[in-house]
Amino acid sequence: SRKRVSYQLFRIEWERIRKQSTMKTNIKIIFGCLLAVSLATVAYGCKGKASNSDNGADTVATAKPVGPSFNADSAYAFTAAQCDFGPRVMNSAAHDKCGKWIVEKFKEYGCEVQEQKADLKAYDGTVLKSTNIIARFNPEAKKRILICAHWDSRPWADNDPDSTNHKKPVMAANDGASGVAVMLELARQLQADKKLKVGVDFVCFDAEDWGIPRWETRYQDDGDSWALGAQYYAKNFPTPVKPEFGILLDMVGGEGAQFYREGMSVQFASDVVNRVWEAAKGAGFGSYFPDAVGGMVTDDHVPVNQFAGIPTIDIIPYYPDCQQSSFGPTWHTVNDTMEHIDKNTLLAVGQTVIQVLYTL
Ligand code: AHN
Ligand code: ZN
Repeated sequence: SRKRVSYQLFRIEWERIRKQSTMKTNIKIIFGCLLAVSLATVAYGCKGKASNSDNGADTVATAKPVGPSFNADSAYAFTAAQCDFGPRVMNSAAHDKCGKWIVEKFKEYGCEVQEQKADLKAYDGTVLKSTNIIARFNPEAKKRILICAHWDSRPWADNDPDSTNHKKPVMAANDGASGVAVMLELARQLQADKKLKVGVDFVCFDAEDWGIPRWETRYQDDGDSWALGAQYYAKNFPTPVKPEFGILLDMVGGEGAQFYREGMSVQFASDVVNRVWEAAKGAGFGSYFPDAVGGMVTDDHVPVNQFAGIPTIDIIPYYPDCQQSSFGPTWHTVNDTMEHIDKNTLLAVGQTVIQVLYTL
């Protein structure tokens, strides 16, 4: 009958619609899962890092720490204090105020402080009012070690995933403040302990992070636009005694950081690399310092090796699985803020440097 036929037609049509919609839902579910898995992989890669105990130290029998205990809370506060000035971009008031603060802190911790000022030319001809801050602990000692970091902030967050942020300045909690903060805490510890006989030259390099931005098409990056302050220091050596070797601290406070043996450091100063990575094990922080080589980095240590002839290594993070950057997810982004600083990373690096100094 007609009634029966139209019912059959209705059933067929309804079946078709039902199948199609479950197909669509299935496709949606499959795509959703794929997206979730890939995002989780990227996030995991950026998180990086090994498992450690509560205070971040390894629980291995070979650790035999020497020297004073590095205070991570203090280093963290020194990082925040620099950020409180705002981004320390070249030729800005925040930069100059922060520089004065750094000078006063090193004096407070008993160092002899010298400011090496210069007008440096950036890649595009901009004149950068640069100040390398040199703070000497035990200034009379003939045997000296160089510990250094840059203190300026990058003017542009040109590695941010959101391109509308590319011309905003970087707060540089990790990429700037962390290295200086570790040096200040080291100076504070050395003054309180009074036992170290060797001298330490703490050098805060300026104008490291004015390297050619990614969005600049008129110029191409040959590496020379970076580390301008360190180039000036190495070519106009300002202190009477050359340190025996050097350790550069770059981005030493990031969450999830691990410090692989950096390629240029291995080429220029493999003995120093071995010494520092052994010291990390001795201090109980070997898991932060894998015995594997990371990438090669154009950084402040390169001119110090090339032009000052001081074998100098770079302690710099390497995130092998991070899509955003092998320097980690916040590198040259607007997210390089205190939120992503981990006291345990500061501790691992600070205690390792103490171990180096007290096992000379
Ligand atoms: C380059 O990106 C060529 N070198 C990394 C040096 C650097 C920048 N360290 C901190 N910011
Ligand atoms: Zn940088």
